[in-house]
Amino acid sequence: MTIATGLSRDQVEAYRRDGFLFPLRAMSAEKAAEYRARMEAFESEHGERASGILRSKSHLVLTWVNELIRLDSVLDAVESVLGPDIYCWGSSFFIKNPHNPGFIAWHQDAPFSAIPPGGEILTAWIALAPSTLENGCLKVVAGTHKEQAEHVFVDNDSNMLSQGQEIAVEVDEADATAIQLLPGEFSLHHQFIFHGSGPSVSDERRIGLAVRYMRPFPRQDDEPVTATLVRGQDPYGTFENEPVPTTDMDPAAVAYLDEQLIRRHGDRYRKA
Ligand SMILES: O=C(O)CCC(=O)C(=O)O
Repeated sequence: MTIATGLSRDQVEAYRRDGFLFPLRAMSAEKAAEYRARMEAFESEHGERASGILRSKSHLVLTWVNELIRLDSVLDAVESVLGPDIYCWGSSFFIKNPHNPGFIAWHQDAPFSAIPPGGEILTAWIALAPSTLENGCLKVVAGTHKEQAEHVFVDNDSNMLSQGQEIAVEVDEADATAIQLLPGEFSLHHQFIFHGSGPSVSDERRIGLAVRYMRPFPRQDDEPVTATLVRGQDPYGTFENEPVPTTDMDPAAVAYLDEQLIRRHGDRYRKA
């Protein structure tokens, strides 16, 4: 099996042209099954609290998620786009249970990621279970990543996005590419690509970890902001480097995570 070791020139060109790239291999199917088992054991142990933790930056409290944000296979591909210095800005599990009506409305990431001005995020979406049209895989619209679009906020309990955001322009489903992935594969997507996903009509659980990467950059603001340097150096002192968990759910690490999420998302963040 070939594990991605950096992208070819053609792949980088395709990413820049289309705003996404897939399928790339992060790890073997067996390894993905191991991570899935760890995630599901965590869910069984922590119930409702687990979904809150898995939603945002769980790499700060779970050692195995901290491993997932540092996979060389993924970082090599990310480095081909962002360069050798890489921060992990965030990590979010996107899980759809079988036959769940939940969907992700068409949106762009950049306007809702709370990134400081001048920052740019690239997402690696890592599949820990098969991701198919039937179980509501990620969909993207090629070439829509050139600029920021207007969004509206719509009350719909089935929209799994925290603010109910969706793009204000009509998206024709016929223009969409379905990012179907096998366990252990991943895709890359640009911060402005139009993307979303449909409900599950499948018996199969869908489990993906979206890891947000950024390169260091000179900040124009002086808000204290944290991120995890996963490769290279930060010549600008862009972010405060976050601590790495040594055990799962260490109380001090959990308190740190809560503090960071409240600082970043304010009232929108609620402890589950
Ligand atoms: O997993 C999905 O269906 C949506 C993921 C997403 O919106 C993202 O990674 O930015």
